[in-house]
Amino acid sequence: AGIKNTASERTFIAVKPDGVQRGLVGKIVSRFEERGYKLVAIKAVVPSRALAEEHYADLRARPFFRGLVEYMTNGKAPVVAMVWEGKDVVRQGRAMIGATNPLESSPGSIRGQYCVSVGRNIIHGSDSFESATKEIQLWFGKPGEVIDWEPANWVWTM
Ligand code: RTP
Repeated sequence: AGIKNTASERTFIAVKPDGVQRGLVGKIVSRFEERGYKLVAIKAVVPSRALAEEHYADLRARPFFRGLVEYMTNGKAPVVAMVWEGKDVVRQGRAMIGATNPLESSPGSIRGQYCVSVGRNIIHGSDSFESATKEIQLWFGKPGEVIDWEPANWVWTM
């Protein structure tokens, strides 16, 4: 289950196959680390069709759904799935990622720095606490896949 206290909540972040193909995993991990977030799970995975469809279940009726599932599952590169923990990480993660529409993603955001196309937007981040809880369970549901560890808390807890 998720942790509702925003001081140590968790979010699901995934570098999509185009982000992996372009060698952006390290830069994306660095941005979250340097912001002050704690990495509590990470794996490279080619998701099954069932996993991708469940992950994007809310979008099933949209015209781009089939293409989106194909893009996530085609195995030309894996998805790098992660769970990040820390203060307000759900909302901050979305802010760091930037808007879905490339024309609206601010230049300092991850999408704003690296993407021009909505269909090749390199990264996913949970859009709410409820989505994060669902997505973490979906991608990291096996026992022990999410790891609790102690950061040097005094640096961050002001
Ligand atoms: P995500 O779930 O991947 O973090 O993206 P998001 O919340 O910013 O955007 P959402 O509306 O949930 O759309 C999910 C993903 O679908 C793809 N998309 N393609 N071709 C299109 O018009 C279109 N629109 C959306 C994008 O990969 C988007 O991230």
